[in-house]
Amino acid sequence: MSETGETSNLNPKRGSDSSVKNASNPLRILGRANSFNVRKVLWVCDEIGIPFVREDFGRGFKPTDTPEFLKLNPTGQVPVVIDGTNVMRESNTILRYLAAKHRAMDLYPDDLAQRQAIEQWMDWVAYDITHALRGAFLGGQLKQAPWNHPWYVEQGKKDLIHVIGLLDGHLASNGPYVMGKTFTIADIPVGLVVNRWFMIAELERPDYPAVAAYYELLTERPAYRRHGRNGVPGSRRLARDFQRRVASLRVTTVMIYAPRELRAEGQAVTHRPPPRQPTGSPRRSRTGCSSCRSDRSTSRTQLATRFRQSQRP
Ligand SMILES: N[C@@H](CCC(=O)N[C@@H](CS)C(=O)NCC(=O)O)C(=O)O
Repeated sequence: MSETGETSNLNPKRGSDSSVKNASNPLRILGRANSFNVRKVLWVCDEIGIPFVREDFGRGFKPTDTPEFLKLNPTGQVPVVIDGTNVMRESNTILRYLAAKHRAMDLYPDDLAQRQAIEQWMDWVAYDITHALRGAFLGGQLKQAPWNHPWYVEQGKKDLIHVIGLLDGHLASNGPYVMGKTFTIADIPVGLVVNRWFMIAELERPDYPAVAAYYELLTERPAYRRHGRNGVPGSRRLARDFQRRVASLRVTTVMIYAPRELRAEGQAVTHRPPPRQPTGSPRRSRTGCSSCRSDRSTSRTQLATRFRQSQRP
């Protein structure tokens, strides 16, 4: 797939065909691929098979506080997704929009009660877990002010242990996916949180076997490996922690995932996901966009650097 270099302009195409199925007018995703909320959109696009062009905006890349960007998203955050003339922000609503638009009924059924059940998990992540992660991850791991106050970090860790415990109980009796037997868009934010849960250093993680099994189950999905579980330990301490975790999960093979998309910094990346396959059973195909295929030939130092980048929120 081609990499198109610099972004020309930020105006949504007026009067253009908004069909994202039309490869000549693919969805535009503005946001760095290592952002938690951008990854949700990348993941759902891969699951559904939606072609997109991604452009690097956000911390470390093109600024989001310019008048041009703020016109698209007054909060100055990523992702921003442009579908024809429709400019969207808020990752979870974007997931719902894309799944509904593409009639991905297995991921987001028409039935209102089922939709509500899916959305309650998404909202739970967006509110309760985001608060916990601010302390545990932004403050505790990235040492970012103002979240790095010791009280806030400790509270975040406690809250995180609590909410992941709730998730463990839910998955143990209602799993293996959040909605039971099938993968839905509820698993996207939840799956990203679970990745973060296992990646946070200096956290006394209780043994949550259903969450550990869920992590491995999601890892069977190529889209999760590309956009969700795509970090490696970035330091000796993290590496030790990771090894301990792997041992406790009784995983025999350790795969290192580092999407090539993380290499394409500062560039727009055209991506055409592999054709959609029925969900429920994960795809195992390794074909698809070359810009985000796993790369196992990269050195550990490069991988460690990318991991640190990928752990930024
Ligand atoms: N509620 C928003 C939150 C968006 C958000 O927090 N985005 C972060 C990245 S995950 C961001 O823009 N950070 C600043 C930056 O990257 O410059 C959503 O779900 O889309």
